[in-house]
Amino acid sequence: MEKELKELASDFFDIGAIKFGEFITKVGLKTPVYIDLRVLIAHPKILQKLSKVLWLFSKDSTSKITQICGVPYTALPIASIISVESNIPMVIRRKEEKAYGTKKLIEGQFEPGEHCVIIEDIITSGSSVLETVNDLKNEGLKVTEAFVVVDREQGGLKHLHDNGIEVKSLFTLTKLINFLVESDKINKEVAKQVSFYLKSTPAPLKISNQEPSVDRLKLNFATRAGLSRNAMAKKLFFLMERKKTTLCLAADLTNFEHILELAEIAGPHIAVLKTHVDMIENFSSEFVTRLQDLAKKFDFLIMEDRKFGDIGHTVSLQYRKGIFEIAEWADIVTAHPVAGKGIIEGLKRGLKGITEIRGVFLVAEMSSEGALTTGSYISETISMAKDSSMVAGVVCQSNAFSDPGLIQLTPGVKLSKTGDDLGQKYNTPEQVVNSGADLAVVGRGITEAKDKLSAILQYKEQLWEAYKTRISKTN
Ligand code: 5BU
Repeated sequence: MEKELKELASDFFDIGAIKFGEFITKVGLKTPVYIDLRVLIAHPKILQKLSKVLWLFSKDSTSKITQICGVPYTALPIASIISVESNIPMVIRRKEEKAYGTKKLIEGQFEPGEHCVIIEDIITSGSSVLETVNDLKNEGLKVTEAFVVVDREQGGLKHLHDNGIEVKSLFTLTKLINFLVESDKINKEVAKQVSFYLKSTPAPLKISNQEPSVDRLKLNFATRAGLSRNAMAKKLFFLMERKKTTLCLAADLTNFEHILELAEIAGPHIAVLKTHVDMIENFSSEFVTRLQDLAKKFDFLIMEDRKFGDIGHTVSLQYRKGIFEIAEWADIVTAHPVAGKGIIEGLKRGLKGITEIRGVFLVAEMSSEGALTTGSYISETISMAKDSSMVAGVVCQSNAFSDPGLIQLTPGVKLSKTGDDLGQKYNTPEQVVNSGADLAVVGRGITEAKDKLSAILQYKEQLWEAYKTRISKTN
């Protein structure tokens, strides 16, 4: 590979892709060397040679790469050639995100969970790669590697490593310069100037799209509370941290006395008690009052899993009116975003005059077999969640978003992994926490247990252990 690299270095110099003098970089730093690989498109043979050598890194990849993403614009042709040659599909991240509003940010066809590698021409601070990674992760793609042509050795490698991205680069700037000295393209004096500059100028990390550059799975809840825009999310993060529990009990029982009995037992050990009030045969306002008293006594929140899913106007009335008057008592409700943004506005309207903190969880992905909540439905839901200060979190099965201020609620949790006869699918507490769950819903795993208290404690402990392990992992 050394021979090819030396040849490429000379090519870069000959076509003016690397220049020496005084220049200003994209992030505003003065530099004695300027690399502009955009000129490569005028030299298809060199472009092809470069792409081929860069793709050799894929041989050492730890995971099977099923998508390729070039960082616009310079790396796009390189990524395209690699995609064609390797027959691996490509995705493109739009740069015009602001102008396009909520339109698709990532073009291409992929499933959440697919492994995507980043192709980039040069890294200085690592900012452009990180912005791309954040957006790809928000769409559910897994990104752990970037193949880069030149590493300017100004901190980008470490910044990216700290954010879970391993960079493999063909050249460090020092190596590139050394090749040029060896090939008599530049003299040693110029090389010395450049190396002095590199040693004295680390590049700051800049993120232009406001997305925090942290991995939410590694942060503790108290830190994430501080990063959340939503008051209910903050409250819930602090509650989970305080009570050391991430258990949400699905109290799916049809007699309210039984729900209250269960709440008495579970109260000290749960973060949230989740109801489906429309399955309660003897529903009355007495149930609500008594449940609220228990919530206060034991410090848990009430979530009505209503899954609102109609136009905003209808939803505002369903939320506030009818026999259940959900807005009056449920701290949190769930909603399907299928009807569009109006649903969130409808929920907001349903809260007129209510002064207590309220929050919404948007259902991005369901736990059941054959659920239609896949692909762009998940990513569009996450965009909607990020856009609204009403939204405390997202209901999903996978680590589908990176925003540390949002809470991932995951249902379908059981110690024994078998499903039910109506399509419900289960994962173990450890599995869901490793898939990003911050709050885990357990229903029949507890309601059908002979010894309810010991089941509650078992779920609580396993979930909390898994969370502690998750945040203590350094990689
Ligand atoms: P289970 O008994 O642990 O299977 O109950 C799961 C609860 O979570 C139940 O109340 C469902 O309505 C709820 N649920 C779910 O199971 N899957 C989903 O995708 C969503 C909610 Br959204």
